[in-house]
Amino acid sequence: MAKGERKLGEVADKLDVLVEVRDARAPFSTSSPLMLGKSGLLRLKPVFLVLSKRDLADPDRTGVWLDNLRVGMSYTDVRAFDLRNDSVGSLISELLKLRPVHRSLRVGVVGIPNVGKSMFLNKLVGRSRAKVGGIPGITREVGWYKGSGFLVVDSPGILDPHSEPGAHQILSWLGCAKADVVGGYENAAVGLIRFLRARLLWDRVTDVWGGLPDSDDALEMVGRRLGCLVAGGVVNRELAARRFLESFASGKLAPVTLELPGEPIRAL
Ligand SMILES: Nc1nc2c(ncn2[C@@H]2O[C@H](COP(=O)(O)OP(=O)(O)OP(=O)(O)O)[C@@H](O)[C@H]2O)c(=O)[nH]1
Ligand SMILES: [Mg+2]
Repeated sequence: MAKGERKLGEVADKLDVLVEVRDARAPFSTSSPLMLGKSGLLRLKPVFLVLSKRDLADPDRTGVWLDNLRVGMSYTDVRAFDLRNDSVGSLISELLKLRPVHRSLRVGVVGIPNVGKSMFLNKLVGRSRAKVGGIPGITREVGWYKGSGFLVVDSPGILDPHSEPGAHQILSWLGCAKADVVGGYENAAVGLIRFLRARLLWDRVTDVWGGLPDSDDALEMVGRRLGCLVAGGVVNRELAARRFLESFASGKLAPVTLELPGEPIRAL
């Protein structure tokens, strides 16, 4: 990741505009560390903000976030997309207004791992050029791609190495950090269940299963529901945790937004 950050730094001067991608389910926690601070990119370039995975987020809360993030002059524009299905044509038109007269516009796409940077880039250039994947760390190199009237740079997801472990755990729930480096799958899954219960989102998330029987050990119930059993009908907790986290991160459960403006997530 550090190598990616250095390489992005090397091309940053050549860029005219940046697009920061965040996950619409947690727009605060998935913000890029590169944007912040006195030397942050947000102070140096025009930046468009894209909230990805709109289809996996609560639509009302996405509306609240868009209103909130559009206030102030930090970002040139803020949009939310389902990058699997939505067109990004109107955003391309907005970007091209910044095109210098004698050459192509140079656009950089930045964000933390697994938020959808490469998927967004493929939408921009109109073809599946950059590799996309469901686990963090898919893009390894800074690479240029050609679009109509612009060049665009994809970059590896960059996390803040100094952020507290709780922040990494939250990112593991969204698939942006690997659960095995934050104390394991079981730890991450139990943390997510506790969080969803505390924020009254648990019933909504488990609604696809017709609800779950009330139990102090919700991971056990999830494991039974997902069929993660070993000999003797005992739940394999590690497998249950893994499957639950995968289902949650990929949106197989209900659309849910974990945080609201002014109410950032805290691992409980
Ligand atoms: N449902 C849904 N899935 C999305 C959306 N955008 C991206 N994804 C999925 O999210 C995963 C990550 O997408 P990538 O484009 O590889 O993410 P990235 O930010 O380039 O990730 P790294 O290269 O690892 O930093 C993939 O499984 C995509 O299919 C979206 O708007 N909706
Ligand atoms: Mg990528």
